[in-house]
Amino acid sequence: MTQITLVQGDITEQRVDAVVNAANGSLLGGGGVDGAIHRRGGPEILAECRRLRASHYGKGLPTGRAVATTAGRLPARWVVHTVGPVYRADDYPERAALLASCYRESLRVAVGLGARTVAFPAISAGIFGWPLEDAARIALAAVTEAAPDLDEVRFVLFGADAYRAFERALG
Ligand code: AR6
Repeated sequence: MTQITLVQGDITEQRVDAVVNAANGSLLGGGGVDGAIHRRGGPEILAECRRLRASHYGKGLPTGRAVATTAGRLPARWVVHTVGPVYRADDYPERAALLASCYRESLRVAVGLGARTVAFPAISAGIFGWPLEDAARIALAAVTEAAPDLDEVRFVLFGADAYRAFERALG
Protein backbone atom coordinates (compact mmCIF):
# COMPACT_ATOMS: atom_id res chain seq x y z
CA MET A 1 0.00 0.00 0.00
CA THR A 2 1.17 3.51 -0.82
CA GLN A 3 2.29 5.47 2.22
CA ILE A 4 1.08 9.07 2.25
CA THR A 5 3.50 11.32 4.12
CA LEU A 6 3.56 15.05 4.88
CA VAL A 7 6.72 17.09 5.30
CA GLN A 8 7.27 20.79 5.70
CA GLY A 9 10.08 21.88 3.40
CA ASP A 10 11.37 22.63 -0.06
CA ILE A 11 10.40 20.22 -2.83
CA THR A 12 13.65 20.86 -4.72
CA GLU A 13 15.56 19.09 -1.91
CA GLN A 14 13.56 15.85 -1.94
CA ARG A 15 15.31 12.59 -2.84
CA VAL A 16 12.44 10.90 -4.61
CA ASP A 17 11.95 9.38 -8.05
CA ALA A 18 9.55 12.04 -9.30
CA VAL A 19 8.96 15.61 -8.19
CA VAL A 20 5.72 17.23 -9.37
CA ASN A 21 5.86 20.83 -10.58
CA ALA A 22 2.90 23.23 -10.33
CA ALA A 23 3.58 24.68 -13.77
CA ASN A 24 1.54 26.70 -16.26
CA GLY A 25 0.41 25.73 -19.73
CA SER A 26 3.36 27.41 -21.44
CA LEU A 27 5.81 24.99 -19.75
CA LEU A 28 8.32 27.84 -19.87
CA GLY A 29 8.65 28.40 -16.13
CA GLY A 30 7.25 30.97 -13.75
CA GLY A 31 7.30 31.91 -10.08
CA GLY A 32 6.59 29.86 -6.95
CA VAL A 33 7.54 26.21 -6.96
CA ASP A 34 7.96 26.29 -10.77
CA GLY A 35 10.63 28.99 -10.48
CA ALA A 36 12.39 27.09 -7.69
CA ILE A 37 12.47 23.82 -9.66
CA HIS A 38 13.91 25.43 -12.80
CA ARG A 39 16.45 27.46 -10.79
CA ARG A 40 17.68 24.52 -8.79
CA GLY A 41 17.31 21.90 -11.53
CA GLY A 42 19.17 23.92 -14.14
CA PRO A 43 18.63 24.59 -17.87
CA GLU A 44 18.20 20.94 -18.92
CA ILE A 45 14.63 20.96 -17.64
CA LEU A 46 13.65 24.06 -19.63
CA ALA A 47 15.35 22.68 -22.74
CA GLU A 48 13.20 19.55 -22.52
CA CYS A 49 10.07 21.60 -21.83
CA ARG A 50 10.77 23.60 -25.00
CA ARG A 51 11.13 20.40 -27.02
CA LEU A 52 7.82 19.10 -25.63
CA ARG A 53 6.13 22.37 -26.55
CA ALA A 54 7.46 22.17 -30.07
CA SER A 55 6.49 18.52 -30.56
CA HIS A 56 3.19 18.23 -28.65
CA TYR A 57 2.00 21.29 -26.76
CA GLY A 58 2.19 24.23 -29.13
CA LYS A 59 -1.13 25.44 -27.73
CA GLY A 60 0.02 24.76 -24.18
CA LEU A 61 -0.32 21.81 -21.82
CA PRO A 62 -4.02 21.71 -20.92
CA THR A 63 -5.09 22.30 -17.30
CA GLY A 64 -5.36 19.03 -15.39
CA ARG A 65 -2.82 17.21 -17.56
CA ALA A 66 0.78 16.17 -16.78
CA VAL A 67 4.00 15.53 -18.66
CA ALA A 68 7.48 14.43 -17.53
CA THR A 69 10.99 15.73 -18.16
CA THR A 70 14.41 15.07 -16.72
CA ALA A 71 14.98 16.44 -13.21
CA GLY A 72 18.28 18.02 -14.28
CA ARG A 73 20.42 18.67 -11.19
CA LEU A 74 17.63 17.98 -8.69
CA PRO A 75 18.15 14.90 -6.48
CA ALA A 76 15.26 13.20 -8.31
CA ARG A 77 14.97 11.30 -11.60
CA TRP A 78 12.05 13.12 -13.20
CA VAL A 79 10.01 16.27 -12.92
CA VAL A 80 6.32 15.78 -13.72
CA HIS A 81 4.87 19.11 -14.83
CA THR A 82 1.17 19.62 -14.28
CA VAL A 83 -1.07 22.66 -14.75
CA GLY A 84 -3.47 23.42 -11.93
CA PRO A 85 -6.65 25.47 -12.33
CA VAL A 86 -6.78 29.08 -11.18
CA TYR A 87 -9.19 29.36 -8.23
CA ARG A 88 -12.51 31.08 -8.85
CA ALA A 89 -15.76 30.63 -6.95
CA ASP A 90 -17.77 30.38 -10.19
CA ASP A 91 -17.46 27.07 -12.05
CA TYR A 92 -16.09 25.65 -8.81
CA PRO A 93 -17.03 22.01 -9.58
CA GLU A 94 -15.20 21.98 -12.92
CA ARG A 95 -12.15 23.65 -11.43
CA ALA A 96 -12.07 21.28 -8.45
CA ALA A 97 -12.32 18.33 -10.85
CA LEU A 98 -9.35 19.73 -12.79
CA LEU A 99 -7.32 20.05 -9.60
CA ALA A 100 -8.05 16.40 -8.74
CA SER A 101 -7.08 15.51 -12.31
CA CYS A 102 -3.63 17.10 -11.81
CA TYR A 103 -2.90 14.61 -9.01
CA ARG A 104 -4.35 11.63 -10.89
CA GLU A 105 -2.55 12.43 -14.15
CA SER A 106 0.77 13.17 -12.42
CA LEU A 107 0.56 9.81 -10.63
CA ARG A 108 -0.29 8.04 -13.89
CA VAL A 109 2.74 9.59 -15.62
CA ALA A 110 5.04 8.82 -12.67
CA VAL A 111 3.90 5.20 -12.38
CA GLY A 112 4.30 4.83 -16.16
CA LEU A 113 7.95 5.87 -15.83
CA GLY A 114 8.53 3.31 -13.08
CA ALA A 115 8.69 5.74 -10.16
CA ARG A 116 8.25 4.31 -6.64
CA THR A 117 8.30 7.62 -4.74
CA VAL A 118 6.58 10.85 -5.79
CA ALA A 119 6.64 14.29 -4.14
CA PHE A 120 3.84 16.81 -4.66
CA PRO A 121 3.56 20.48 -3.76
CA ALA A 122 0.15 21.98 -2.91
CA ILE A 123 -0.87 22.50 -6.55
CA SER A 124 -2.80 25.75 -7.23
CA ALA A 125 -2.52 26.83 -3.58
CA GLY A 126 -0.08 29.70 -4.26
CA ILE A 127 -0.18 32.11 -7.21
CA PHE A 128 -3.31 30.35 -8.54
CA GLY A 129 -5.12 31.31 -5.32
CA TRP A 130 -6.75 28.08 -4.15
CA PRO A 131 -7.72 28.19 -0.44
CA LEU A 132 -5.30 25.89 1.39
CA GLU A 133 -7.83 23.82 3.34
CA ASP A 134 -9.77 23.02 0.19
CA ALA A 135 -6.66 22.39 -1.88
CA ALA A 136 -5.46 19.96 0.79
CA ARG A 137 -8.77 18.10 0.93
CA ILE A 138 -8.91 17.72 -2.88
CA ALA A 139 -5.24 16.63 -3.05
CA LEU A 140 -5.56 13.92 -0.41
CA ALA A 141 -8.88 12.63 -1.76
CA ALA A 142 -7.50 12.44 -5.31
CA VAL A 143 -4.39 10.50 -4.25
CA THR A 144 -6.35 8.15 -2.00
CA GLU A 145 -8.90 7.43 -4.74
CA ALA A 146 -6.19 6.90 -7.37
CA ALA A 147 -4.60 4.25 -5.10
CA PRO A 148 -1.36 4.25 -7.16
CA ASP A 149 1.10 1.38 -7.08
CA LEU A 150 3.87 3.32 -5.31
CA ASP A 151 5.89 3.08 -2.11
CA GLU A 152 5.35 6.69 -1.07
CA VAL A 153 3.45 9.81 -2.05
CA ARG A 154 4.99 12.71 -0.17
CA PHE A 155 3.35 16.10 0.13
CA VAL A 156 6.03 18.74 0.56
CA LEU A 157 4.44 21.78 2.13
CA PHE A 158 6.13 25.13 2.05
CA GLY A 159 5.50 26.75 5.42
CA ALA A 160 3.64 25.86 8.59
CA ASP A 161 0.19 26.97 7.38
CA ALA A 162 0.26 24.64 4.39
CA TYR A 163 1.62 21.80 6.54
CA ARG A 164 -1.14 22.24 9.13
CA ALA A 165 -3.85 22.41 6.44
CA PHE A 166 -2.71 19.05 5.04
CA GLU A 167 -2.38 17.57 8.52
CA ARG A 168 -5.99 18.52 9.27
CA ALA A 169 -7.20 17.18 5.93
CA LEU A 170 -5.39 13.87 6.54
CA GLY A 171 -7.27 13.63 9.85
N1 AR6 B 1 8.74 23.69 -2.38
C1 AR6 B 1 7.50 23.31 -2.04
N2 AR6 B 1 6.42 24.12 -2.16
C2 AR6 B 1 6.64 25.36 -2.64
C3 AR6 B 1 7.92 25.84 -3.01
C4 AR6 B 1 9.00 24.94 -2.86
N3 AR6 B 1 10.24 25.28 -3.19
N4 AR6 B 1 7.78 27.13 -3.44
C5 AR6 B 1 6.47 27.45 -3.34
N5 AR6 B 1 5.78 26.38 -2.83
P1 AR6 B 1 2.72 28.10 -6.59
P2 AR6 B 1 0.28 27.54 -8.18
C6 AR6 B 1 4.35 26.26 -2.50
O1 AR6 B 1 2.45 29.55 -6.61
O2 AR6 B 1 -0.57 28.18 -7.15
C7 AR6 B 1 3.91 29.76 -11.25
O3 AR6 B 1 4.25 31.02 -11.75
C8 AR6 B 1 3.52 27.52 -2.36
O4 AR6 B 1 3.71 28.10 -1.07
O5 AR6 B 1 4.11 27.64 -6.80
O6 AR6 B 1 -0.13 26.21 -8.74
C9 AR6 B 1 3.57 28.77 -12.37
O7 AR6 B 1 4.37 28.97 -13.50
C10 AR6 B 1 2.12 26.96 -2.53
O8 AR6 B 1 1.64 26.38 -1.32
O9 AR6 B 1 1.82 27.31 -7.71
C11 AR6 B 1 2.13 29.09 -12.62
O10 AR6 B 1 2.00 30.21 -13.48
C12 AR6 B 1 2.31 25.83 -3.55
O11 AR6 B 1 3.72 25.57 -3.57
C13 AR6 B 1 1.58 29.43 -11.25
O12 AR6 B 1 2.70 29.88 -10.50
C14 AR6 B 1 1.86 26.19 -4.95
O13 AR6 B 1 2.16 27.56 -5.21
C15 AR6 B 1 1.04 28.20 -10.56
O14 AR6 B 1 0.43 28.59 -9.36
